[in-house]
Amino acid sequence: EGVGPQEYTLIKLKVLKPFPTSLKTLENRNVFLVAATLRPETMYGQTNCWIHPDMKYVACELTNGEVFVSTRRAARNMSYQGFTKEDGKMNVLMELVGQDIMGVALSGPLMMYDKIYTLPMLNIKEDKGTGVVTSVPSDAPDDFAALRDLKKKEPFRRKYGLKDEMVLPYEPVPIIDVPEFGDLAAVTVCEQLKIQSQNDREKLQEAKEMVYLKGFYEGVMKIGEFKGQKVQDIKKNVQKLMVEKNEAVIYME
Ligand code: A2H
Repeated sequence: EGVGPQEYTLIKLKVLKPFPTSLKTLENRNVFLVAATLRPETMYGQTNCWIHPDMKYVACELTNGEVFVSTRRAARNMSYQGFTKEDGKMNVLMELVGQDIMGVALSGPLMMYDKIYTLPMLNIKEDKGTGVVTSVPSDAPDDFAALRDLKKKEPFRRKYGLKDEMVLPYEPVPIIDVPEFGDLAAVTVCEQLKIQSQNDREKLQEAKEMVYLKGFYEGVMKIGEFKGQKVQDIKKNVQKLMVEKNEAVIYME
């Protein structure tokens, strides 16, 4: 990290009707929460989308009329990457706080669920990606720990105004086989290290170190159009597949 630009795939998660009160004036538009990921091939395993309840977001209009929701910082970066009519100029339609768009129904590319919901994650960083993170609990320990917290703790769901059906039906999806860790690598490692919650930061760091490199270099897809192929060989192909269908865009920072 810190050496040169980082390329992210922005996954376009479409806001489904009925829109929440905060987004009502945009109900006739195509509105997307755009999630920044380094692992586009894991999108088969999405179970929800993370946003930070207290962070500020903006809804910006692009040249093609679509509306993207992200942090202002990311929107500004996008405005220098050909997303907007005029270079460096954003058309901010609306300012939002994460909680305004909590529990919003979304649909997105490749995922096994018909719809997923925005849920709260408190470890989202303001200065990375778009501030919107797609959740793949099968392969990302942070995602598994945060989803399990919400499932275990009813008061936690209530605090953010979430209905049970937005959280409880969603289970990690086996999408990648990783030697020694099996097809739910993040779950296996969180259990091995006895991680209790998303606040177990040190253990989660260790879990991520165990899972990410091995998942990427040794993982084999067990689902989708690249079933049976190695993750590292098909990552770019999955990105291309989504970009060509206008389901994802490439973003640098
Ligand atoms: B990855 P890097 Cl399955 N705050 O996507 C915290 N985390 C963020 C973020 C933010 N503002 N923006 C993106 N991320 C997450 C999937 C995934 C990711 C899997 C496995 C590994 C993995 C599902 N979540 O990342 O600091 C996103 O999670 C491995 C690092 O730029 C994004 O990719 O290296 C990754 O962190 C970007 O982290």
